[in-house]
Amino acid sequence: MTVPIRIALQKSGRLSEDSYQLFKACGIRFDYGTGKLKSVSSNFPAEFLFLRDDDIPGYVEDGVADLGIVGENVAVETGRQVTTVHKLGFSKCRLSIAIPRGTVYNGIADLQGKSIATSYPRLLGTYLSGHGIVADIHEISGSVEIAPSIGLAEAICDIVSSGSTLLSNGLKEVETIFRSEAVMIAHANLPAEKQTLLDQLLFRINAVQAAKNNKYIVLNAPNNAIPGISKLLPGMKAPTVTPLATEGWSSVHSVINENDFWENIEAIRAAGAEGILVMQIEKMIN
Ligand code: PRT
Ligand code: ZN
Repeated sequence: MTVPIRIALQKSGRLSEDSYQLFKACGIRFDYGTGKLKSVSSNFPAEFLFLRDDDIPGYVEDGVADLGIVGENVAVETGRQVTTVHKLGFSKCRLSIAIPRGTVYNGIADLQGKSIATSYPRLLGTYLSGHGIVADIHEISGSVEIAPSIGLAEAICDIVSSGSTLLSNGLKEVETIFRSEAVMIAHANLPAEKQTLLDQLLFRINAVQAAKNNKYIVLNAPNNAIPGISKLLPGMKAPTVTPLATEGWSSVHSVINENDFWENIEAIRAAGAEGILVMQIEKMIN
Protein backbone atom coordinates (compact mmCIF):
# COMPACT_ATOMS: atom_id res chain seq x y z
CA MET A 1 0.00 0.00 0.00
CA THR A 2 1.26 3.47 -0.89
CA VAL A 3 2.19 5.59 2.12
CA PRO A 4 0.34 8.89 1.66
CA ILE A 5 2.27 12.09 1.16
CA ARG A 6 1.62 14.56 3.99
CA ILE A 7 0.86 18.11 2.95
CA ALA A 8 0.68 21.04 5.39
CA LEU A 9 -1.69 23.86 4.45
CA GLN A 10 -2.58 27.09 6.24
CA LYS A 11 -5.61 26.44 8.41
CA SER A 12 -7.26 29.78 7.90
CA GLY A 13 -5.83 32.85 6.25
CA ARG A 14 -4.82 34.38 2.97
CA LEU A 15 -3.31 31.17 1.56
CA SER A 16 -6.05 28.74 2.55
CA GLU A 17 -8.70 29.10 -0.13
CA ASP A 18 -6.27 29.27 -3.08
CA SER A 19 -4.35 26.26 -1.74
CA TYR A 20 -7.55 24.26 -1.52
CA GLN A 21 -8.67 25.38 -4.99
CA LEU A 22 -5.31 24.32 -6.42
CA PHE A 23 -5.74 20.75 -5.18
CA LYS A 24 -9.35 20.74 -6.32
CA ALA A 25 -8.29 21.80 -9.83
CA CYS A 26 -5.75 18.94 -9.71
CA GLY A 27 -8.64 16.56 -9.05
CA ILE A 28 -7.56 15.84 -5.47
CA ARG A 29 -10.52 15.71 -3.10
CA PHE A 30 -10.40 16.18 0.67
CA ASP A 31 -12.50 17.74 3.43
CA TYR A 32 -11.57 21.32 4.05
CA GLY A 33 -12.94 24.06 6.30
CA THR A 34 -14.59 21.64 8.71
CA GLY A 35 -12.44 22.77 11.65
CA LYS A 36 -10.56 19.46 11.62
CA LEU A 37 -6.76 19.52 11.87
CA LYS A 38 -6.24 16.62 9.48
CA SER A 39 -7.98 15.28 6.41
CA VAL A 40 -7.28 12.30 4.17
CA SER A 41 -7.89 12.55 0.42
CA SER A 42 -10.48 10.16 -0.91
CA ASN A 43 -8.87 9.79 -4.35
CA PHE A 44 -5.10 10.50 -4.07
CA PRO A 45 -2.57 9.10 -1.57
CA ALA A 46 -2.33 12.37 0.36
CA GLU A 47 -3.03 13.49 3.89
CA PHE A 48 -3.54 17.17 4.71
CA LEU A 49 -2.58 18.93 7.94
CA PHE A 50 -4.07 22.37 8.70
CA LEU A 51 -1.66 24.62 10.58
CA ARG A 52 -0.58 28.22 11.15
CA ASP A 53 1.56 29.29 8.22
CA ASP A 54 4.55 30.20 10.42
CA ASP A 55 4.75 26.62 11.72
CA ILE A 56 4.69 24.96 8.30
CA PRO A 57 8.41 25.28 7.33
CA GLY A 58 9.42 23.74 10.69
CA TYR A 59 7.06 20.79 10.26
CA VAL A 60 8.39 20.23 6.74
CA GLU A 61 12.02 20.49 7.88
CA ASP A 62 11.39 17.96 10.64
CA GLY A 63 9.61 15.59 8.25
CA VAL A 64 6.29 15.72 10.15
CA ALA A 65 4.93 16.95 6.81
CA ASP A 66 6.50 16.09 3.45
CA LEU A 67 5.20 19.19 1.66
CA GLY A 68 3.73 22.53 2.59
CA ILE A 69 2.33 25.67 1.03
CA VAL A 70 3.53 29.00 2.45
CA GLY A 71 4.42 32.49 1.28
CA GLU A 72 8.06 32.72 0.18
CA ASN A 73 8.42 35.46 2.80
CA VAL A 74 7.65 32.91 5.53
CA ALA A 75 9.72 30.15 3.90
CA VAL A 76 12.81 32.38 3.86
CA GLU A 77 12.23 34.20 7.15
CA THR A 78 11.96 31.03 9.22
CA GLY A 79 15.37 29.95 7.90
CA ARG A 80 14.36 26.30 7.89
CA GLN A 81 16.16 23.77 5.67
CA VAL A 82 13.43 23.02 3.15
CA THR A 83 13.40 22.88 -0.64
CA THR A 84 11.20 25.22 -2.67
CA VAL A 85 9.82 22.92 -5.37
CA HIS A 86 7.29 25.11 -7.14
CA LYS A 87 6.02 28.69 -7.37
CA LEU A 88 2.24 28.74 -7.24
CA GLY A 89 1.40 32.21 -8.55
CA PHE A 90 -1.09 33.27 -5.86
CA SER A 91 -0.87 35.42 -2.68
CA LYS A 92 1.56 37.74 -4.42
CA CYS A 93 2.87 40.54 -2.22
CA ARG A 94 6.06 42.40 -1.41
CA LEU A 95 8.01 43.11 1.76
CA SER A 96 8.77 46.80 1.92
CA ILE A 97 10.26 49.45 4.14
CA ALA A 98 7.94 52.40 4.80
CA ILE A 99 8.36 55.67 6.65
CA PRO A 100 5.97 58.47 7.74
CA ARG A 101 4.69 60.28 4.66
CA GLY A 102 6.06 63.69 5.69
CA THR A 103 9.63 62.42 6.14
CA VAL A 104 12.12 63.34 3.41
CA TYR A 105 13.77 60.30 1.83
CA ASN A 106 16.74 60.50 -0.49
CA GLY A 107 17.80 56.88 -0.53
CA ILE A 108 18.68 53.89 1.56
CA ALA A 109 21.51 55.75 3.31
CA ASP A 110 18.77 57.67 5.14
CA LEU A 111 17.96 54.48 7.08
CA GLN A 112 21.43 54.43 8.69
CA GLY A 113 21.02 54.28 12.48
CA LYS A 114 17.19 54.35 12.29
CA SER A 115 14.87 52.11 14.29
CA ILE A 116 12.73 49.82 12.10
CA ALA A 117 9.85 47.68 13.37
CA THR A 118 9.17 44.40 11.58
CA SER A 119 8.03 40.78 11.86
CA TYR A 120 10.74 39.90 9.32
CA PRO A 121 14.06 40.56 11.13
CA ARG A 122 16.00 38.01 9.07
CA LEU A 123 14.94 39.28 5.64
CA LEU A 124 15.32 42.90 6.74
CA GLY A 125 18.71 42.29 8.38
CA THR A 126 20.04 40.58 5.25
CA TYR A 127 18.82 43.39 3.02
CA LEU A 128 20.23 46.16 5.20
CA SER A 129 23.62 44.55 5.70
CA GLY A 130 23.79 43.90 1.93
CA HIS A 131 23.47 47.67 1.50
CA GLY A 132 25.93 48.53 4.26
CA ILE A 133 23.23 49.89 6.57
CA VAL A 134 23.25 49.39 10.32
CA ALA A 135 19.81 49.96 11.83
CA ASP A 136 18.05 49.07 15.03
CA ILE A 137 15.61 46.27 14.16
CA HIS A 138 12.63 45.93 16.54
CA GLU A 139 10.97 42.57 16.10
CA ILE A 140 7.22 42.70 16.71
CA SER A 141 4.67 40.09 15.77
CA GLY A 142 1.73 42.15 14.55
CA SER A 143 0.24 45.60 13.89
CA VAL A 144 3.61 46.70 12.59
CA GLU A 145 2.11 49.63 10.68
CA ILE A 146 1.20 51.56 13.85
CA ALA A 147 4.78 51.47 15.22
CA PRO A 148 5.83 54.94 13.94
CA SER A 149 2.66 56.68 15.15
CA ILE A 150 3.06 55.32 18.70
CA GLY A 151 6.75 56.22 18.79
CA LEU A 152 8.03 52.62 18.76
CA ALA A 153 10.11 52.99 15.61
CA GLU A 154 10.99 55.50 12.88
CA ALA A 155 10.25 53.11 10.03
CA ILE A 156 8.60 49.77 9.42
CA CYS A 157 9.22 46.78 7.19
CA ASP A 158 6.05 44.85 6.41
CA ILE A 159 4.06 43.00 3.76
CA VAL A 160 2.36 45.24 1.22
CA SER A 161 -0.25 44.20 -1.27
CA SER A 162 -2.53 47.03 -2.42
CA GLY A 163 -0.73 49.65 -0.31
CA SER A 164 -3.93 50.78 1.40
CA THR A 165 -2.76 49.79 4.91
CA LEU A 166 0.32 52.00 4.52
CA LEU A 167 -1.80 54.82 3.16
CA SER A 168 -4.31 54.72 5.98
CA ASN A 169 -1.50 54.75 8.53
CA GLY A 170 0.19 57.80 7.01
CA LEU A 171 3.17 55.84 5.67
CA LYS A 172 4.97 55.76 2.32
CA GLU A 173 6.80 52.84 0.79
CA VAL A 174 10.47 53.64 0.17
CA GLU A 175 12.23 50.30 -0.47
CA THR A 176 10.94 46.95 -1.70
CA ILE A 177 13.21 44.33 -0.19
CA PHE A 178 11.55 41.06 -1.24
CA ARG A 179 8.85 39.89 -3.67
CA SER A 180 6.79 36.93 -2.60
CA GLU A 181 4.16 34.49 -3.79
CA ALA A 182 2.85 31.21 -2.47
CA VAL A 183 5.31 28.35 -2.93
CA MET A 184 5.30 24.63 -2.40
CA ILE A 185 8.09 23.57 -0.08
CA ALA A 186 9.31 20.01 0.44
CA HIS A 187 11.30 18.09 3.01
CA ALA A 188 14.95 18.05 1.92
CA ASN A 189 15.28 14.26 1.54
CA LEU A 190 12.00 12.75 0.48
CA PRO A 191 12.02 8.96 0.23
CA ALA A 192 11.66 7.65 -3.34
CA GLU A 193 7.96 6.76 -3.11
CA LYS A 194 7.06 10.18 -1.74
CA GLN A 195 9.16 11.80 -4.46
CA THR A 196 7.09 9.86 -7.00
CA LEU A 197 3.88 11.24 -5.46
CA LEU A 198 5.37 14.75 -5.50
CA ASP A 199 6.24 14.34 -9.19
CA GLN A 200 2.66 13.26 -9.93
CA LEU A 201 1.35 16.25 -8.03
CA LEU A 202 3.69 18.67 -9.84
CA PHE A 203 2.63 17.20 -13.19
CA ARG A 204 -0.98 18.04 -12.35
CA ILE A 205 -0.11 21.49 -10.98
CA ASN A 206 1.83 22.33 -14.15
CA ALA A 207 -1.15 21.28 -16.30
CA VAL A 208 -3.51 23.44 -14.24
CA GLN A 209 -1.16 26.45 -14.27
CA ALA A 210 -0.47 26.17 -18.01
CA ALA A 211 -4.22 26.06 -18.65
CA LYS A 212 -4.73 29.15 -16.51
CA ASN A 213 -2.01 31.04 -18.41
CA ASN A 214 -3.39 30.23 -21.84
CA LYS A 215 -6.64 30.49 -23.78
CA TYR A 216 -8.02 28.38 -26.60
CA ILE A 217 -8.60 30.50 -29.70
CA VAL A 218 -10.63 29.74 -32.82
CA LEU A 219 -10.86 32.16 -35.74
CA ASN A 220 -11.72 32.36 -39.42
CA ALA A 221 -9.48 33.87 -42.08
CA PRO A 222 -9.04 33.95 -45.85
CA ASN A 223 -6.50 31.33 -46.95
CA ASN A 224 -3.94 33.92 -48.04
CA ALA A 225 -3.86 35.31 -44.45
CA ILE A 226 -3.20 31.89 -42.82
CA PRO A 227 0.65 31.93 -43.00
CA GLY A 228 0.79 35.35 -41.30
CA ILE A 229 -1.72 34.34 -38.62
CA SER A 230 0.02 31.01 -38.00
CA LYS A 231 3.25 32.88 -37.22
CA LEU A 232 1.39 34.90 -34.57
CA LEU A 233 -0.28 31.77 -33.13
CA PRO A 234 2.34 29.03 -32.92
CA GLY A 235 0.25 27.17 -30.30
CA MET A 236 1.65 24.07 -28.62
CA LYS A 237 3.29 22.84 -31.83
CA ALA A 238 1.50 24.50 -34.75
CA PRO A 239 -2.06 25.73 -35.19
CA THR A 240 -4.73 23.41 -36.57
CA VAL A 241 -5.99 24.78 -39.89
CA THR A 242 -9.18 23.31 -41.39
CA PRO A 243 -11.13 24.47 -44.45
CA LEU A 244 -14.42 26.31 -43.96
CA ALA A 245 -17.51 25.49 -46.03
CA THR A 246 -16.95 28.87 -47.71
CA GLU A 247 -14.45 28.55 -50.59
CA GLY A 248 -11.06 30.21 -49.95
CA TRP A 249 -11.51 30.41 -46.15
CA SER A 250 -10.12 28.41 -43.25
CA SER A 251 -10.62 28.07 -39.53
CA VAL A 252 -7.57 28.26 -37.26
CA HIS A 253 -7.47 26.62 -33.79
CA SER A 254 -4.62 27.37 -31.40
CA VAL A 255 -3.66 28.53 -27.91
CA ILE A 256 -2.73 32.07 -26.96
CA ASN A 257 -0.86 33.24 -23.88
CA GLU A 258 -2.89 35.21 -21.37
CA ASN A 259 -0.08 37.70 -20.57
CA ASP A 260 0.16 39.38 -23.95
CA PHE A 261 -3.34 38.49 -25.09
CA TRP A 262 -4.60 41.98 -25.96
CA GLU A 263 -1.47 42.95 -27.84
CA ASN A 264 -1.49 39.74 -29.86
CA ILE A 265 -5.18 39.80 -30.62
CA GLU A 266 -4.76 43.20 -32.28
CA ALA A 267 -1.98 41.84 -34.48
CA ILE A 268 -4.06 38.76 -35.34
CA ARG A 269 -7.01 40.91 -36.42
CA ALA A 270 -4.73 43.15 -38.43
CA ALA A 271 -3.40 40.02 -40.18
CA GLY A 272 -6.92 39.23 -41.45
CA ALA A 273 -8.62 37.16 -38.74
CA GLU A 274 -12.33 37.48 -38.05
CA GLY A 275 -15.02 35.63 -36.09
CA ILE A 276 -12.58 35.16 -33.22
CA LEU A 277 -13.68 32.96 -30.30
CA VAL A 278 -11.60 32.71 -27.12
CA MET A 279 -12.27 30.00 -24.53
CA GLN A 280 -10.91 28.87 -21.21
CA ILE A 281 -8.75 25.76 -21.10
CA GLU A 282 -9.24 23.41 -18.16
CA LYS A 283 -6.00 21.41 -18.36
CA MET A 284 -3.01 21.75 -20.66
CA ILE A 285 -0.40 19.02 -21.03
CA ASN A 286 2.60 19.47 -23.30
O1 PRT B 1 -2.85 32.62 11.23
P1 PRT B 1 -1.63 32.44 10.39
O2 PRT B 1 -0.34 32.65 11.16
O3 PRT B 1 -1.67 31.14 9.64
O4 PRT B 1 -1.72 33.56 9.24
P2 PRT B 1 -1.06 35.02 9.15
O5 PRT B 1 -2.02 35.99 9.71
O6 PRT B 1 0.34 35.01 9.66
O7 PRT B 1 -0.92 35.17 7.57
P3 PRT B 1 -1.95 35.73 6.49
O8 PRT B 1 -3.04 34.74 6.27
O9 PRT B 1 -2.32 37.14 6.77
O10 PRT B 1 -0.97 35.76 5.22
C1 PRT B 1 -0.42 34.58 4.70
C2 PRT B 1 0.54 34.97 3.57
O11 PRT B 1 -0.19 35.67 2.55
C3 PRT B 1 1.65 35.91 3.92
O12 PRT B 1 2.75 35.25 4.53
C4 PRT B 1 2.04 36.50 2.57
O13 PRT B 1 2.90 35.60 1.89
C5 PRT B 1 0.71 36.51 1.82
N1 PRT B 1 0.09 37.84 1.69
C6 PRT B 1 -0.40 38.36 0.53
C7 PRT B 1 -0.13 38.75 2.66
C8 PRT B 1 -0.75 39.86 2.06
N2 PRT B 1 -0.91 39.58 0.73
C9 PRT B 1 -1.12 41.00 2.87
N3 PRT B 1 -1.66 41.95 2.32
N4 PRT B 1 0.13 38.75 3.99
C10 PRT B 1 -0.24 39.80 4.73
N5 PRT B 1 -0.82 40.93 4.24
C11 PRT B 1 -1.15 42.00 5.24
C12 PRT B 1 0.06 42.84 5.64
O14 PRT B 1 0.71 42.25 6.75
C13 PRT B 1 -0.53 44.19 5.98
O15 PRT B 1 -1.07 44.19 7.30
O16 PRT B 1 -2.08 42.92 4.70
C14 PRT B 1 -1.70 44.26 5.02
C15 PRT B 1 -1.26 44.99 3.78
O17 PRT B 1 -2.18 44.82 2.75
P4 PRT B 1 -2.55 46.04 1.77
O18 PRT B 1 -3.40 45.44 0.71
O19 PRT B 1 -3.28 47.05 2.59
O20 PRT B 1 -1.23 46.59 1.23
ZN1 ZN C 1 1.30 33.53 10.40
